[in-house]
Amino acid sequence: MSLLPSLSLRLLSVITASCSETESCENPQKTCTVVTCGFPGTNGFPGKDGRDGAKGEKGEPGQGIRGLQGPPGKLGPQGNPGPSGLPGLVGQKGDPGICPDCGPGLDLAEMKALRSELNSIKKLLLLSLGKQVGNKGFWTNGEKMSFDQVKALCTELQGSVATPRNAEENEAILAVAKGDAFLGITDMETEGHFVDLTGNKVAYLNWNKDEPNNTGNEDCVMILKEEGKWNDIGCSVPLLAVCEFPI
Ligand SMILES: [Ca+2]
Ligand SMILES: [Ca+2]
Repeated sequence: MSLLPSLSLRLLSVITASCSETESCENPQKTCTVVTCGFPGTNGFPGKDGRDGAKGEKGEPGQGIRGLQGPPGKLGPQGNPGPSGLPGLVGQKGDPGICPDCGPGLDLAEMKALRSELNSIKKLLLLSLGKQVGNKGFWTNGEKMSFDQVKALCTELQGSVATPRNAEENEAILAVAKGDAFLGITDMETEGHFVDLTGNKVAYLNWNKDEPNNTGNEDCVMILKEEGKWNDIGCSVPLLAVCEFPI
C-alpha cells in the first residue's frame, strides 16, 4: 500500500518531463491535458549497470624497475638451405703418385715391341671390321652424324676422316661405308677450292656430273653409294662416318 503514492509521483514526474523545460506550465498551449502540473517526484532507484565500454588504447610502459631476463626460448625449426656458394679456387697440382707394383719403366726396345704389337692388333681389327689399302686402313662404326662429329670420332680413335688419294682407296671407302659417307675434304676456307683436312689441295677428284654445285652453301664432300662419285653437301647433314688409320 505504501507504493501507491510513490507510483503516482513517478507518473506525475514523467508527464511533467514531457513538457518543455523552457516553457512554463502556465502557457495554455503547452499545458498537459491529463494531469495538471505538480511537484517533482523523488529520484527513483539506480538503473542496472551498462555494458562494458570499448577496449582502451595500450598504455605507456611503466616506470618501475625492469625484471631479470628470462631463459632462452626453445630452438626454432631449421630454415631452408641457402643458395650454393661460388666455386673455390683450383688447387695446386699434386705430387706424382707412387706405384710399387709397376716396376722400372720400359726401355726403348720394349717400347718398340709394344708399339709393334699394338699395330698388329689394330691391323687385325681393321681387317676384320674394315678394309686395308696399302698402308691405310678404313673403318666405320655404321652410324650417321654431322661432319664435325665424324671428325671428332676419328680424332678420338687416333685416326682422321677417310680421304681417298686414288681410285683404289675410293673403292675401299665405298666398300666399307656401304652408303653415303663424309670424306675428309672441304672448301670451307675458300669457296670452290677443295682441300684435305691438313689444308693441302687434293689431287685425286671423283665428282659426280654437275658437281660441285654449292647448292645452299655446300662445303663438305660425300661419297655417293652409287659408283662412289662425289657430291658437295652441307656439313650438318647426317652421313656415315668412315675413319682412316695408318698401318
Ligand atoms: Ca662450297
Ligand atoms: Ca652439291
